[in-house]
Amino acid sequence: MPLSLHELIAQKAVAAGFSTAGIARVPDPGSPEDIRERESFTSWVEQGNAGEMEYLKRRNDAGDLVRSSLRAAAPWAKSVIVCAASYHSDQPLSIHTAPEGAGWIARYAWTARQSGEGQTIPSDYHNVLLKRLQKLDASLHEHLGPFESKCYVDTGPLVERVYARYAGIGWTGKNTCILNQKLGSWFFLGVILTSLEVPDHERASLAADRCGSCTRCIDACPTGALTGPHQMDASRCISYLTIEKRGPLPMDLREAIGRQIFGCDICQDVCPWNRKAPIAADPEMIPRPELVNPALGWLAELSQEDFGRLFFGSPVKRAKFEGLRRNIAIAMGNSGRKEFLPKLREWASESDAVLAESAEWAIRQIERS
Ligand code: B12
Ligand code: SF4
Ligand code: SF4
Repeated sequence: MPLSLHELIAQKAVAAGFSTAGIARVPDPGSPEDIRERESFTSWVEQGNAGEMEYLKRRNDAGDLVRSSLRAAAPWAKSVIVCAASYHSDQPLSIHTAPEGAGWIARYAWTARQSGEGQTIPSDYHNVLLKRLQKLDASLHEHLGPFESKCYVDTGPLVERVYARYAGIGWTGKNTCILNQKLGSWFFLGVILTSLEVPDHERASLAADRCGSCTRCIDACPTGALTGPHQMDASRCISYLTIEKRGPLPMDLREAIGRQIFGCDICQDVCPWNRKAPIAADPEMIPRPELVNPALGWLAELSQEDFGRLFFGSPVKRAKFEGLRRNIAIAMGNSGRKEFLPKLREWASESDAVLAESAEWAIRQIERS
């Protein structure tokens, strides 16, 4: 028996290096899904939840938000192939007890691959997944003949998690992440927009919502960014604050940031579905032990050149040298450890005004504790 479109995609996606994959139809114009896609993203942005992430606020000539409707942004696209790649690793969680004076870099940003010479080279999921999507795309073209397609990781004109749900990859957790019954939420998403029609009998069945009465993620979020089930005010999220936000961090959220210096894993670390998530053992996304519970004192001594060397090809470079040092200063202040005072005093007289002010704040925090 020939494989169904769904089976073919899943099989080829696994061969290309993904954990799982599915295909979703772009909703018909005026359908409840189409209206919801348009309205939920637009109201989310218009309520100020996107903070300073200007790329989410881009509008087309008609004045609509580019990411609010695939139908408007890519009218040729009839379906979206959604692929998931697990990055779970056999390493501690951010909520576990950590060595004194350690910071936290989000799990997704620890990744590396081994070069032919046995060297560890930082890897970034954007590049890793994009190459796999292109491989999958080529292999589908071999099988199915010509069709239009375009691969994206993060940068496409769509909310990937919406299509992940339609493609049956998982359900939307109360922390807004897509959860898969087997993988938990430790996976990245990548998409291929295609002109392929998905016949009715090939529509993926939606994964059941398995959050039940649990609210652990909402209860654990230190900054109140999860304002309700499936509701995120990104301008309060530590991931946004430590990666995307430039300039000084908001005063009222500094203490709640704790020891996170790049991204945040708390609402996933507490999730019961992540307890049994399998270890990915992906050769292109192996953990870098030096970035797990990294010593703040070590990172604070990095020069701009060291930062470039350590994070070239890594997602961490997005925070930039200035941003990472600002985050380290805040985490040092939150540690209450006097041993950080000399470094903070040095930073307090730096010409980088944001760093200097963050260091002054941290000094006050330590002296008060
Ligand atoms: C902007 C962005 C962020 C922002 C905003 C996060 C957010 N929740 O929106 C910040 C910087 C905070 C962030 C953080 C993180 N991110 Co991010 N991010 C993105 C990005 C680029 C766009 C997301 C977006 O448009 N958000 C806008 C809002 C409206 O979307 P939403 O919350 O998903 O809401 C949709 C659905 O939830 C649904 N919905 C809304 N209400 C309801 C109610 C019900 C009942 C249901 C069923 C559905 C539903 O409709 C909404 C669509 O309009 C995507 C990639 C992409 N292009 O999609 C990655 C992406 C979502 N991020 C990802 C990751 C890994 C992270 C972090 C884990 C990184 C980290 N460790 O620090 C955290 C997780 C924080 C969290 N709890 O979400 C992955 C998620 C993988 C997964 N398994 O879900 C993605 C898909 C990147 C990727 N290519 O893999 N991210
Ligand atoms: S990533 Fe951290 S700050 Fe953001 S919603 Fe989750 S727990 Fe809250
Ligand atoms: S912690 Fe609980 S409520 Fe939050 S995503 Fe996981 S199962 Fe759902």
